[in-house]
Amino acid sequence: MPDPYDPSPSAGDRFTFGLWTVGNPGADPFGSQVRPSVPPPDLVAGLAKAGAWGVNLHDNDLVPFGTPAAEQERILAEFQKALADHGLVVPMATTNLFSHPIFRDGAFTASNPEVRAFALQKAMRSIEMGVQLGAGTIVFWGGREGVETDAARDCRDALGWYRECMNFLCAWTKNQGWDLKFALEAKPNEPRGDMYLATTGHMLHFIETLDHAEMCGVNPEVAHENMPGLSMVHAVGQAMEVGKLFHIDLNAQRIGRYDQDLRFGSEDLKGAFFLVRMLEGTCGHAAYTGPLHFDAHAYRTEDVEGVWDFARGCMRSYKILAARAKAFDADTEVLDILAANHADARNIAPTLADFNSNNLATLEALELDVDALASKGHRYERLDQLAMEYLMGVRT
Ligand code: GCO
Ligand code: MN
Ligand code: MN
Repeated sequence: MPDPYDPSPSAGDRFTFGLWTVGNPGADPFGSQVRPSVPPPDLVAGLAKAGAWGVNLHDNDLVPFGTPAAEQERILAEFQKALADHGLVVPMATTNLFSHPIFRDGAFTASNPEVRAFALQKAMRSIEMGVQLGAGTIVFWGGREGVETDAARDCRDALGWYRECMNFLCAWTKNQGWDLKFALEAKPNEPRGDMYLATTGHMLHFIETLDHAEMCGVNPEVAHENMPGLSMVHAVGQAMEVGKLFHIDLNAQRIGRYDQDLRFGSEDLKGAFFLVRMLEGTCGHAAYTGPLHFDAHAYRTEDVEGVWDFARGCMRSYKILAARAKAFDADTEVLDILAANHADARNIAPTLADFNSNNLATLEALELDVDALASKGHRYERLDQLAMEYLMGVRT
């Protein structure tokens, strides 16, 4: 009998990994790589075997920087053959605007307009390649958009240049006749001391200032919200509430540390549970239906076999959490506690939903028993313990 938690694209699972995630050879700032570099077509084969639905890439994950055009075509053809042979899709593509030394002071926010021009050229070539591979979403992670010292530039100038570049790329994309979504990814720090647009919340506001805000949304990452101790669930919830969750980077992270990119669910299991619950829509509201992307990598202790343990672990944990969330949200004790807290016996909520003279009069006349309301407990201790017991597997 098949294990219900094993990923299966034919059963509708849409898990994706970046080439840079399962291809991560384990180098860190203190040591060189510990695993061989695996060619992209072999990563595609491995992902298909592990049960993934798709693969994402930076331009230079596939085509090394400076590759001549003819060689690029050969690499692309070979990669496309691997995708077709193994039935994998490329839902998302992104641009490496952080590795090359030209971006040491930023890409779209570099003080030098020639660097900003090069960043735009590189992004356009990368988007062309993404379109060729069938990607519908382009992620923008500004790895070098920030400073170590604010003596370098006024952040208002940087944000203005960032906006100009995004406006340029949106207009160019439309001009090309492509229907693409741009998903902007925030991070508070690393590799820069302070990054511009540090959280998903910053990003959501910035998007509303763009010329083509409708084609731009966010790509929140668990680690990036957790590094400074923020709630990923609330970041994702805010994005979903305004229809801007265009993509997601799933991984795990301990608060306050460097970007750990750990296997999904392996830290802050409770945060992962409430995140999956929200994405799956079992607690109400529409589910997220985009790709479920893991932006994480295996421990440096692992060999190539361990990388596939890591990948399967990410997907299995998501599916296990989805099943636990579904059971939690169908539990009558859970539903009763929630119903008691949301009860509106006097039908007051509609009065608050709109300012007009009737509602104003109703509100002014409303008699509220403040002492009774203030003395009422909410039973969230019991509710949370129920969540924990589902998570710990003693209630099913
Ligand atoms: C990081 C980022 C990146 C981006 C990737 C896609 O902290 O390094 O999360 O992994 O997600 O560059 O744009
Ligand atoms: Mn990251
Ligand atoms: Mn990421």
